[in-house]
Amino acid sequence: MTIDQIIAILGIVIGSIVGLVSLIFREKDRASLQHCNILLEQSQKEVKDCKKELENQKRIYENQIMQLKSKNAELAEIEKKYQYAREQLNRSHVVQKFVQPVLLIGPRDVGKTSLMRQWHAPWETIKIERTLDGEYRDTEVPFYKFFLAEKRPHFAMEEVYTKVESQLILKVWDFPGETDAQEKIIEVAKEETEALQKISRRKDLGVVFICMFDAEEAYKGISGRTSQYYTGTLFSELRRLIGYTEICLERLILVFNKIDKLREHLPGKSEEELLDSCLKGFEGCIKMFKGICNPDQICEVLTVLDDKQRLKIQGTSVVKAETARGFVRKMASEEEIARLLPDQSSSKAARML
Ligand SMILES: Nc1nc2c(ncn2[C@@H]2O[C@H](COP(=O)(O)OP(=O)(O)OP(=O)(O)O)[C@@H](O)[C@H]2O)c(=O)[nH]1
Ligand SMILES: [Mg+2]
Repeated sequence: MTIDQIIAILGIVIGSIVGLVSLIFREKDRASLQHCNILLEQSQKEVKDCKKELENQKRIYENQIMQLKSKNAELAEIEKKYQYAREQLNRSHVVQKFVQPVLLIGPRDVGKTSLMRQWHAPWETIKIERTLDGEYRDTEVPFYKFFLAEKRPHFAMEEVYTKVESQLILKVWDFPGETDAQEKIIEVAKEETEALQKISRRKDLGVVFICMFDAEEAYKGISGRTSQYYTGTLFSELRRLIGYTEICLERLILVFNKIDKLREHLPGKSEEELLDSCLKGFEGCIKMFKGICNPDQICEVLTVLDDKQRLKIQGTSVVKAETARGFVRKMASEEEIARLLPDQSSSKAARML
């Protein structure tokens, strides 16, 4: 073989190798190019998806912004109303009621319902007719109101401090003058004592008893129903329960009613003399109060409560003043007593206990 032939063969071999190598590289390039293309397409798709997602998110955020804006407007409206309510509450005041229970007792026809009616005048619609057996009722007589020195959180909005108006109210219980009603009187006195002790921090509050008499009997003599009433179980039970502090007594007011009638029998007598006649005439009944109250707690008033004789009405404000005196002293202030309750009764019965 000649050199030329060898060179020719080598040339062919080398040419083939170069061709093969270049073919291999070209194929490789094409595959990687294809791979690159696929990756590129994938990336483009991801970018597209991402864009779509971002647009979605944008829409959601825009929606939320809109909702927040309208909520904000709503809140501004509520804030305006709240501010108005706060201003109104600031200007208003809360009312705190304090109730003084008052029990009207005494036999038939002495004028218990008439007294209740007088305290309610001129609005009262209570009819003066015999209080039926088993019937007993209470009525509220507003007596005095005052503002407490310090403001307190309003119950409707605790951060608002408002003035507190305290109202003192007489809760007047009227019973029929039957001896059978005495059990009910005891029951009510016990319940009212309990209620007083629960609601007031002052444990020394008690019920007021107004014990009424028909003053004409001081002249005519004590009637059977009066002595029956006073020898009934009421007073012995009261003595026992007051002893056990199941009933707390604030004051016992003796009311000698129908003084107009006594005056007719004893013309020309002074008020003092009429009172002495009553104390003497009802001495036996008054003795029943021994052990029920101490001398400081008892007083007496002469009254005329007949609705039909309006010009003769007498003593209603004195009885009211005596009823409320202790309550005002304890719940309001000592200074108010002289201003509010100038009427004073006598207390001669105290010496008979
Ligand atoms: N003359 C005179 N009559 C009076 C007086 N007070 C009341 N009355 C009359 O006495 C009667 C009885 O009065 P009431 O108030 O119903 O007596 P009460 O104690 O409630 O009687 P009961 O409900 O039956 O227990 C009525 O006709 C009254 O008009 C008074 O001061 N003088
Ligand atoms: Mg009555």
